[in-house]
Amino acid sequence: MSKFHGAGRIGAIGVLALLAAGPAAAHVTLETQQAQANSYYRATFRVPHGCDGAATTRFTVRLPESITDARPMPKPGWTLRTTTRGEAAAGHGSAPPLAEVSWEGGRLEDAHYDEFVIRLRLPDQPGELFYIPVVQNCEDGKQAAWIQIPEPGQRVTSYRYPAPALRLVPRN
Ligand SMILES: [Cu+2]
Repeated sequence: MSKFHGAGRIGAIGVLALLAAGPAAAHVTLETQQAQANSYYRATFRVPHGCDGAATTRFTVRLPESITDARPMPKPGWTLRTTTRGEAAAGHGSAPPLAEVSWEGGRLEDAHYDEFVIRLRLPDQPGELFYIPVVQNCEDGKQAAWIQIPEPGQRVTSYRYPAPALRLVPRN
């Protein structure tokens, strides 16, 4: 199983790790860290710094297979690229499922802050901690791959590059 297929599901222990995030909050994180399972969600990825001081020039989101109907928000000054996974389901306004979304060609200074947004449908996995790995490419060939998923019982702060996460709650 590839390291990304594990992306998505972690149990209650992971939730505790997320809540005790502390310094990890200064990494690439999701703005809203709790949402209803099986609902539409505005995934706002917050980028509070570059890679070891270098400016960010590409931001890539690797969408777990359980995410459907993902639609990225274009960003002025950046070129939006998507990679699809299979065919679009039949029905109104449906689009091919996306495997990856990249914004590139722009430049975000290390000292500046910005956000990258995708509207998507979350999977029907209430109670789970859901991880969405991202990769930040910077100048001077530097990279920060926020793809680490804590092992059960491990604190997110034990990881240098934790993947952005949110907790899925039951739909009311
Ligand atoms: Cu950081």
